[in-house]
Amino acid sequence: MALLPILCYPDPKLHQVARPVQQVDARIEKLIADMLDTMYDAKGVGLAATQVDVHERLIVIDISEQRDRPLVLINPKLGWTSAEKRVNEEGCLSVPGIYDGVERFDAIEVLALDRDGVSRTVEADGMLAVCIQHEMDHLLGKVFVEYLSPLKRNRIRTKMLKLQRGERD
Ligand code: K1U
Ligand code: ZN
Repeated sequence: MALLPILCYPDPKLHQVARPVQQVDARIEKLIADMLDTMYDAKGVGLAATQVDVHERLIVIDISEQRDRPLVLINPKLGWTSAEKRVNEEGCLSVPGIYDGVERFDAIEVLALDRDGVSRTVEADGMLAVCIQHEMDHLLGKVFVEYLSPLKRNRIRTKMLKLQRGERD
């Protein structure tokens, strides 16, 4: 088991655009295992490779209560999206302690490789759809606070920088 350090906002590396995974080999299998360990340890429901400073298109998710249903999406691509959108409360392991509403598609289809390198189509709604969209944004270098107003985002940025310097609020 290896726990990977998670980048914290406003680290500029969170804005790097990930490149496609070329081959699902032993290196990627180890990265998947380490990302799952890191996500479970941090009590998150998802994690994108970008957050652990690996700029390749790979995400892991587990929204199950028992934390025993990992979903691995390699080179995910959005297929169809619902006409309806909804605002959901989101959090992020890279922006600890901050939660706010973000509008996302209600339901989506995602085409991706699984951890065995096999092409899959995933249809998702509810929390799974929210989580996949949030993690796919990370791969594009986008953090959920970028959907918030500049005023809120600047406050969050200042708060995070203070936290990282060990200062109180
Ligand atoms: O990307 C990440 O940092 C993981 C993130 C995923 C996520 C949670 C909620 C909405 C969208 C995406 C988290 O796991 S944040 C921590 C968490 O477990 C959580 C926070 C809010 C609601 C539900 C779960
Ligand atoms: Zn996040």
